[in-house]
Parts: sequence; C-alpha cells; structure tokens
Amino acid sequence: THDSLHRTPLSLLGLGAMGTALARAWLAAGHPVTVWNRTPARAEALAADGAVVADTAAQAVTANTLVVVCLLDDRSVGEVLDGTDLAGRDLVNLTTGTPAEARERAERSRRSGARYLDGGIMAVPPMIGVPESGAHVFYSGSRELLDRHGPTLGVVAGTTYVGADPGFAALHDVALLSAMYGMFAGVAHAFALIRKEDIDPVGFAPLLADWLVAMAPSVHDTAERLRSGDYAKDVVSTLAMQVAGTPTFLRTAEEQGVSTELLSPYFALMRRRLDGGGGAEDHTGVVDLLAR
Ligand code: FVH
Repeated sequence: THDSLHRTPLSLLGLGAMGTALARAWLAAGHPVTVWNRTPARAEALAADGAVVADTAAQAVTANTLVVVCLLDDRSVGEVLDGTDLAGRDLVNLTTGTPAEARERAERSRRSGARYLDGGIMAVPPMIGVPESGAHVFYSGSRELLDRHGPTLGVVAGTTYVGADPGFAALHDVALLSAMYGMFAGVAHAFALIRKEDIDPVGFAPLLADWLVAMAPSVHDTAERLRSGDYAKDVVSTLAMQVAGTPTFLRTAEEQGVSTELLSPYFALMRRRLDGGGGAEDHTGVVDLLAR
C-alpha cells in the first residue's frame, strides 16, 4: 500500500500471545512485517493480514534491518538466534528476562555486529497498539537505536528509556511486576478474610481498590527517604505503632480461619527492624533488610 512505503519494515520472531498482538499492531499501522514462529500454524492468520512468513528464523533475520524478538524466555531467544546472521541488524529483544541475561544478550549481539536494545513490556496483549491503554515498554541499551526506531516501536506501546545499561529495562520490568505480586498477595489475603462472611466480594472490591489507590502515593515518600537516608523524619505511622498492631491482624486471620503465610514474612521483617532500633522510623528500613 502507499502507507507501507513510508513505514519501516521489520522482522518479528515469536508469535505467541504477545508476538501476535505486536504483529497485528504493526500491520494495522502499515508496516511491512516479516514473521517467523517455531510452530508455523500461528503465522497463518497474520499471513492473511499481509505478513510475509519466513520459513526459518535465519531468513527472517536476513529480511530486515530491524529485528524484534518476543519469545518465551532468554533460553528460547538463544536457541532461535543461534545460527542466524545478526551482522548489521538492529536487534530489539522484548522477551522477559533478567538484567544479567539482557547484558549477556547485548554483549553477544555486539560480538555478532548487531546493535541491541532490550525491552520490558508493561502491558498485556489486548493493550498493544491501543494508545489510551497506558501500555508502555521500558527500553535500555542503545539510545541511538531507540531514537532511530522510536516511531516504529511507539506504534505498539509507549517507549520509556531507562538507561544505556542493557540490564536496566529488565530490572525496571521485574521491579514493577514484583510490586504487583506484593499487591496481589495483599488482595488475596483481604478477600480470604471476608470470604466466609455475608460480604459480597463484588461490593467489597471498590473499597479495596480505592484503598490501594489511596496508599499508592506512599511509594514517593519511601523513595524520598531512601534518597535522604532519613527514615524517621516527619513519620506519621511509626514502625513501633505498626508492629504493635500486627497481633490484631494475626488474630483476625485466625478468627476468620485464614492462613497468615502471606502476611507473616512482612511482619517478621518489620519486627526485625524494630528490634534493630528502627521504632521511630516508618517501614522504609525493610528495604535495607532485604538487601543481601
Ligand atoms: N502475555 C503477557 O501477558 C505478558 C505481558 C508482558 C510481557 N510478557 C512476555 O512476553 C514474552 C512472550 O510472551 P507471550 O505471551 O507471547 O508467550 P506465549 O504465548 O507463551 O508464546 C511464547 C512464544 O515463544 C515461542 N517459543 C518458546 N520456546 C521456544 C523455543 N525453544 N524455540 C523457539 N520458539 C520458542 C513460542 O513458539 P511456539 O510454542 O508457538 O512454537 C511462542 O511463539 C515472554 O517473555 C513474556 O514473559 C508477556
């Protein structure tokens, strides 16, 4: 089409739920897309939408300068890229991995003559290509590569550059998702507490969601304290007060027949900080206790 003449062509390796969503968004925006997937059947619907289907990963890598990989994990990326010629390619890796894996991938790419950008996707597939969804990708590694391909990468999700260290995107990704799991843990405990009573979970949900939103800005306070090193200045809820309240939480769980296995590890850390002299602080000192 006329449109596709002006859009950067790219190759996409990996057509799982996320890879397929990425491919659809780029095709819809008029980008010529060459796709490859280990299981070829997953490419059929995309072929009908205009994607070129490569027979091998090596062919897909050869087809375009911009090569995006979105596979299950770092191991699958290694298996797929092994035997491809990455010389002169702009490799964008949107596969979830650890910071060390990303750094190693960047180093291998450099040795192969490729530029490397790592990405951590902060979205689920239905959010891809929907600007108002808030989907964005943390990128780290080659800034030059992000500048060059920003308009193309921006089609699928917002772009947030977090540093030249190729491991930083993965670190930001995993840090945010870890916080999310902490939230899921608290939410699971809260629902477990009310479950046996005549309380409608659907009626309870907005109360819980509003409370989590009200508490969310506390991350800024924690960040300021970590930066200043002063965990006790202008504290509203002291650790001493919070720890004094924990038996109430544990007894309530017992009364409701709910396990405390999600709550107890955090309470134990607060108690350790209190015993170490942190009673006048807020809860920020727990961060220090976690650092090995
Ligand atoms: N889906 C999501 O909600 C999350 C959102 C945040 C980012 N993640 C990460 O994105 C990567 C891909 O996730 P996905 O949802 O596309 O995952 P699957 O649907 O399970 O597809 C996996 C693809 O990887 C291929 N694959 C797996 N192992 C190998 C291998 N050894 N060699 C070649 N390809 C491999 C698989 O191929 P096939 O099974 O269809 O043949 C799929 O294309 C991931 O890092 C998430 O953490 C998604």
